[in-house]
Amino acid sequence: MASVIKLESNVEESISYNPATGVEVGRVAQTSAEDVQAAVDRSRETFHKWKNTTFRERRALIMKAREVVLSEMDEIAHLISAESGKPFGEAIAMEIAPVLDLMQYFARRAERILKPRRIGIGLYATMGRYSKIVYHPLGVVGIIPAWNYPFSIPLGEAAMALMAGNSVVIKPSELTPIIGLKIGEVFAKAGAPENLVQVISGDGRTGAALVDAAPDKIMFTGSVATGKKIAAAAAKNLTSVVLELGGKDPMIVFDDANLELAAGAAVWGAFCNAGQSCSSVERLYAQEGVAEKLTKLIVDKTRELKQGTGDREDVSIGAMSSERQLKIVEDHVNDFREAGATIEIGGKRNEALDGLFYEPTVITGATNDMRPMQEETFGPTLPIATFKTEEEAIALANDSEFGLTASVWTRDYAKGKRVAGKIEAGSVCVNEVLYTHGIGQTPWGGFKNSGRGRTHGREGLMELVQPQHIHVNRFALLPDAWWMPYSATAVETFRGIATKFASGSLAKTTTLIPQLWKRIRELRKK
Ligand code: TXE
Repeated sequence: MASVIKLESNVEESISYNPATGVEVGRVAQTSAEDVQAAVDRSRETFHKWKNTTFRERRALIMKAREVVLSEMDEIAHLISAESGKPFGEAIAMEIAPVLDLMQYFARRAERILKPRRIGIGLYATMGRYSKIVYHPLGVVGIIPAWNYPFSIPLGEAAMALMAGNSVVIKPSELTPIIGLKIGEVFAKAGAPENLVQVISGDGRTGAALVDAAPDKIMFTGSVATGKKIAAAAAKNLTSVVLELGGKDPMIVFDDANLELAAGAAVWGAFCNAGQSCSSVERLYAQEGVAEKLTKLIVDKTRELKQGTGDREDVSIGAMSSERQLKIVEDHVNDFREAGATIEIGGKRNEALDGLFYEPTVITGATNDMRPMQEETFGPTLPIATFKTEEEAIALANDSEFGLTASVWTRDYAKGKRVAGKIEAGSVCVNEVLYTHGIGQTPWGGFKNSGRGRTHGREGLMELVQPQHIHVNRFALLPDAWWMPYSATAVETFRGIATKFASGSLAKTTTLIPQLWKRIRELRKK
């Protein structure tokens, strides 16, 4: 929940509320487009100093920021809980712990990942040449996150960008501006140079102003529709973008799976963060022989879950982040009902609570032709469909515009890996679910409409640098055979290069040596 009020003629202030209680969490002024441009300009100035720091200096800053987060862990978790509605224990488990792990990993590893490296250049090496790849930072990285993981996603991306030598401007979601400001405070307390990490505030207009201010990279997390707008706007300045968009992630449970475990995973995968994770289980496909038993286990486990305000330790399911999001869930559940699916448990707002609470909902009889099996729900719903064969399960899972994550449950690991390889998704787990965003070492991103580019892992760090190829000819005594002027001898040599040298075979290339000498002698006479 957030509302915008006019302060003065041209300054707007946004009020952030706790979605579980309606109590105000804080207020922020919307950063104007001019101030966004000024922030990006300041950021670029700071970048020119920061890019010259050593990895040791960058590591010291990130490790100090980690210490600040650790020392304020409970306070930060309560703030995340207050602004997003999630249980504060979940804020520790799903935001603070993973981002602390990611920060230590990149603080220690970035130098090794970005070390200049020699690469093999095949037969060119026989001509005395070698190639080295050096990684340069990009400049200003603009981070535009969503509200569902308002702390860990922008903080993790900022830490990676800084380790790569960039400066950062963060535009938090308008639903979670205060936690966004907290990230700026963490870096300030860690002693970050002025303007190295700046946090600006506001809604989509501020986000659009950040894109227009021509940073050198945009890291975006949010909806497909906004991702497309950002990609289009960024194209004007040729700013490259990483888009982490939504998902409709399938979970496939084969009849040989450990059903007790699969049921627990389905409940957590569908309902943690009130279902507002891009990698939430949004579709469960159960093999026909076990569907009934699995559904019963899931419904029994769902019945045990407590829903309430995020400050209570025994609460598993908190509030949804906004009325708008809750309405999408209501709309999807109604659609399921009308299409003939059965609501096994839940299916309505939690009337016993005042805030934005939707009961965890298990639905059976779902089929892929129902609209909410195709659109992202982003709420605490778990629709269950059935399948007969492995091929059918793969086809059902792939029948989606999205492809972020998926999971396969079976005791037959060969089958698990075989099916995983056929699923069109950026991450596929066998006998695990949802949590791989928490493994900072591995790339994160989607196939199809789930995104472009990667965050996390080596691949994610590579998004934040530009590779430079340095090519050296150590025997710079002779002209190259392909230089000008051309002649009949030249063309004959080029034929030889195409048929022999370009075959990659040293033996074939050796037979070309007389022709090469002929050509080089010709060039030297000119
Ligand atoms: O996202 P938006 P919303 C999905 C989920 C949800 C839907 C809408 O299905 O129902 O997206 O959520 C900023 N230029 N996901 O409205 O609009 C905006 O201020 C630049 C999936 O929250 O995409 C915010 O900071 N920035 C997802 C951020 O973009 C703009 C997580 C996200 O807002 C902008 C959240 C513009 N033109 C929702 N317009 C996931 N991948 O996990 C808005 N913004």
